[in-house]
Amino acid sequence: MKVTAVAGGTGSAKLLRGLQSLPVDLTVIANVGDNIWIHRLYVCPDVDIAMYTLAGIANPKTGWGIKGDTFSTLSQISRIGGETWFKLGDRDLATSALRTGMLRRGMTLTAVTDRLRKSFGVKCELLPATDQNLETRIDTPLGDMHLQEFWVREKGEPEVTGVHYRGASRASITAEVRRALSGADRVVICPANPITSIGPMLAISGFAKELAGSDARVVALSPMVGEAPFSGPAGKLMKAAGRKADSVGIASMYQKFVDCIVVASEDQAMKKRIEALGIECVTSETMMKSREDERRLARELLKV
Ligand code: FO1
Repeated sequence: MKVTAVAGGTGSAKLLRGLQSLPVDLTVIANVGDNIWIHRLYVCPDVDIAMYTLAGIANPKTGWGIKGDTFSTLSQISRIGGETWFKLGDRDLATSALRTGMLRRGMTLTAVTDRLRKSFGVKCELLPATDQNLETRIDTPLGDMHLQEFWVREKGEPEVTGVHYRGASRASITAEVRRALSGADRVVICPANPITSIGPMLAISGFAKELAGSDARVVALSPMVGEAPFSGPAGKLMKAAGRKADSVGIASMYQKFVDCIVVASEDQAMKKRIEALGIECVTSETMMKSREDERRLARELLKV
């Protein structure tokens, strides 16, 4: 079975690990809207979260970065007056340094990512959603700022008045992404922030159209339980985008391309409202607290 997983950050990574443990031909498409230049290095958080998780070296405490990484370079940067709000570990910096060098030599982000994931021993294909620049910008009363500035530097505190995806209208999906979406038997939309993780990909020219037109059955796992996301600022951002911050809101955002959505058992009461949108709805225990949960949910998403 050819499975294409559409993934954001830490919430998605657990499901990716579950999917990887099953006997399927897996391809992962990762969000690039939160990519950021730090100390002149190109950091791709969601690509790296997927890569480190699938390689079995992700930091289990945070979900991002590398297990056992050290922070000597960051300490030195701080000592000599640089900014250190974005905690890049030494080994993590090595990934971004190598990536930046390859990009500077003219390789595409797709080719660079393929080279890196192979070096880390990741067996499945890992594709950035686009090779072009795309940046999730959060609108606040102080002006707009990069998603990482909002979430990490400002701790998600500023009032949010809107979200936009800089560069999305000029960006297009790659041939590899097109093939992964159209040639799959099943597309899994991983649990992820619909505004900052899945939204940027949907804004790329061709992405949503390819999903809607795909012969694959498209299934999603909701990242919400009630009005609370598994992790991150999903609730606040969904409200700012005028959506209900729950699984009904998620379903309404995915309505054009999703066939079936799996929601938390606690949200059984939302099933009818989701089905009224023309989407099949299945309830399950959606919190992934163990490897067995990850595997069970991955299996369920291939069956529903
Ligand atoms: N998240 C944080 O909350 N604080 C950090 O200092 C931080 C550093 C960081 C470095 C590399 C990386 O790949 C991810 C990092 N993240 C950090 C995670 C990241 O901000 C978000 O979780 C993702 O962008 C969301 O998908």
